[in-house]
Amino acid sequence: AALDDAAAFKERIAAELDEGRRRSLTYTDIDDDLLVRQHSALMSPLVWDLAHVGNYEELWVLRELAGADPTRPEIDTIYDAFAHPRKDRPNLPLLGPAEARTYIAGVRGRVLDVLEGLGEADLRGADPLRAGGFVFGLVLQHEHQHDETMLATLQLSGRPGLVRDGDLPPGRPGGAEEVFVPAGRFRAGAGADPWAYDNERPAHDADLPAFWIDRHPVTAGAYAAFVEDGGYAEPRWWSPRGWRWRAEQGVTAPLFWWREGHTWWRTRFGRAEPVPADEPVQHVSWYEADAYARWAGKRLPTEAEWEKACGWDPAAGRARAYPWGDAAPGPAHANLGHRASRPAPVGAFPAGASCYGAEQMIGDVWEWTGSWFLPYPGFRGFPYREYSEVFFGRAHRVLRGGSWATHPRAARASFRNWDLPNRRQIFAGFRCARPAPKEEA
Ligand code: AVJ
Ligand code: FE
Repeated sequence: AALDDAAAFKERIAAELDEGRRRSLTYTDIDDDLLVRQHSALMSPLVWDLAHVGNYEELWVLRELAGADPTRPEIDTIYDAFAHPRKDRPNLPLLGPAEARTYIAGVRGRVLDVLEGLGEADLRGADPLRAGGFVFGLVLQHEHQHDETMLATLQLSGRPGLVRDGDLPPGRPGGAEEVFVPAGRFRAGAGADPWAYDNERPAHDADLPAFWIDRHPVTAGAYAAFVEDGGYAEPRWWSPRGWRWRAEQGVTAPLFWWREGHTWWRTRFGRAEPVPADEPVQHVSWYEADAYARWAGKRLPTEAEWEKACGWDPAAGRARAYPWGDAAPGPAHANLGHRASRPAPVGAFPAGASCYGAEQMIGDVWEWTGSWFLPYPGFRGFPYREYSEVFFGRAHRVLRGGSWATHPRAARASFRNWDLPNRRQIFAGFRCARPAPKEEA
């Protein structure tokens, strides 16, 4: 985000805030009944997400940055994600759909006033909330992330009518299945990006042995071969915890899949369709991804391996923001931002390849990695502990890259997402990796 012209910079932020809000309103432009109902114990009622993004904006822009008093102090605890687990949210005295829309529109109006009042000195200054427009990047990416969460809720709801049949480029069959990443140091984490999250910092050197990584995410067709080979009946492919989870839950295929004769079917936003074999598999848990990798004779990449294969430019000796360079994602690079309601077939984005030849690392499906969500050495929580810090530890696994539903603003080589290993409602798939044998390294 270039800062040479503060007025143009602020105008761009305002336009992006507006675009994000229109997306949130599109997803919530449905019957009140569907907005207030809880579609799954794993998710909030959609009307909670809607008011929550406005409340978050009020907290960070109006109160923290501009020092304003709360507009409705009584609602803060309702929309505090840490005060109430998702399963309890339908029982809270939530703002109704109309009230929620009025509330967030009111906050937004005042947020734009605060943005307008921001001077070039603020944007270039030392105050970390103002520098580079950080707080606006925070609330903007926050709304984008909740938009993706709302889409996951809508998929769970089975409500039809949300499928977008946007045109995605065709796949490219053939070509090498894996790409080679030679041994050596690379720089992990966010560099100069002022909108990167605390968990992407500090950037640091990491030295990795040589490895191979899949050129593409694992396809639904390849995954179906694992299922048909009896993968879900064979404990040796699973971690002990994964096997227990599989048995307890009675899981036999990815979420939303079923079989008729020799054909796998799935529902996509309430619409039944055969599973496209050349599309990256999605709606698998970390446990399933881990089991598939073992069956395939491989393992999941660590997040460092994933990031090196995605963004490292070995010739220049620097990390790129995206596999293809530092240019913002365009339609030929990646499948992001809900242009269609699905991942693109593998091979669809040759222009999005990384220096090592890995494709579709950004967009299509979030990719499970073998890593726990842990702080980088020297981590400092900012601007609040509850964004990342409270999630660090051996409970959450890291996902990388972003899905078809992820807004391009919230996807980059250094972006770290995380979730529990049993979660399948998110738009997550994976690719595999393996260490290079000695003679190749
Ligand atoms: C980074 C996607 C795990 O949705 O829980 C939203 C993002 N943080 N509101 C989540 C987030 C606060 C977060 N994830
Ligand atoms: Fe949130």
